[in-house]
Amino acid sequence: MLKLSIIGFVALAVHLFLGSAESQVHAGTFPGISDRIAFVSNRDGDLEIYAMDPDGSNPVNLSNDPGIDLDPSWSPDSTKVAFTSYRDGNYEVYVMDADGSNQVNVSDHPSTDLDPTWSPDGASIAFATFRDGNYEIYTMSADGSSQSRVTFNFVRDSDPSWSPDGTRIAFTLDQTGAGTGDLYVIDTDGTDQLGITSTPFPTSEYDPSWSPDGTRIAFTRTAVSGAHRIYVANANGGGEVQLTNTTAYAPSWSPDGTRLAFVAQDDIYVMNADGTGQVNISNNAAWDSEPDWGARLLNAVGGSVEFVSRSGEGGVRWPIYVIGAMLLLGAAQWAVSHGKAY
Ligand SMILES: [Ca+2]
Ligand SMILES: [Ca+2]
Ligand SMILES: [Ca+2]
Ligand SMILES: [Ca+2]
Repeated sequence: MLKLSIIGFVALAVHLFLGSAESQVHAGTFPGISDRIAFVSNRDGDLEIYAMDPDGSNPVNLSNDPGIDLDPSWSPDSTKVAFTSYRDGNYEVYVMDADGSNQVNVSDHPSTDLDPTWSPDGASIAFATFRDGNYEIYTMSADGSSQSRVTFNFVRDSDPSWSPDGTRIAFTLDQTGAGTGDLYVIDTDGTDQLGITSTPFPTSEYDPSWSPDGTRIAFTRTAVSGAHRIYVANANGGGEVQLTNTTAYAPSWSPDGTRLAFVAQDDIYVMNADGTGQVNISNNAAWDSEPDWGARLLNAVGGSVEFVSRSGEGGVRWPIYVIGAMLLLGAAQWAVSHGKAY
């Protein structure tokens, strides 16, 4: 009986693990638009949110509104884009569908609200707001409800980037708001604030982007005015590597972590994660900036699809569940073969 109960437990565990795996391998069609880089451009006369393929083809104006539109951020499944807009007379966080339809003001607060970034489960959005008298990081549900303060630093806190495991938020803490930024990470409940960089003025770090595997943070470092360089560091600090030798900023990881999109000379570029292979993909005389790389469809077999996203959602997780189930099976087999019934 005891052996049977172990086998029953393992079967249940395997079922639960595989059930979780199935929930990551989305059935039917890919929910969003695969492998698109959102960005900001004034090529049509005012600032708009666009999306294009990673080779720069097929650019589409998504926001298409006379107001100022900035800061695009794909939802983890690429069904929606969060962004900042000034169309209501103050900066608000908006959410729209991936094709630009259904644009909704979700922050809906008279103060300045900007810099949205999605949680890896797609349920929440982190953003920066001035409502407390200096910029703080807040979180809210993706529909704008449950707005909750995360940081309590009497300086400028901005540029949030959510960790792929959903527990931490990287951000820029700028002591003066004028080029003295350092990178910090903090738990989403506002505890355990940790400095990642601590460089004296005039060296400043900003634009953190958490790698899809959670181990690295890409960012911009400015040593003297205008000399922006892209670096990566370990997510708990240290291990810094400089990726660019010329002016470049605003890095955003590709969903599989092998490349980065960034800005140089008012164009969107992509490069390999080690800084090699830099290619200008926007090639437009207008100002192009703020790239954000959305989820990518991996494969579609028999009506099932797998996709990978920068925030850790999607099919990349399911091999972990399989390995976990195999380990459980192995442990149970060992326990049964050694007469252990607990
Ligand atoms: Ca606009
Ligand atoms: Ca506002
Ligand atoms: Ca603050
Ligand atoms: Ca340009």
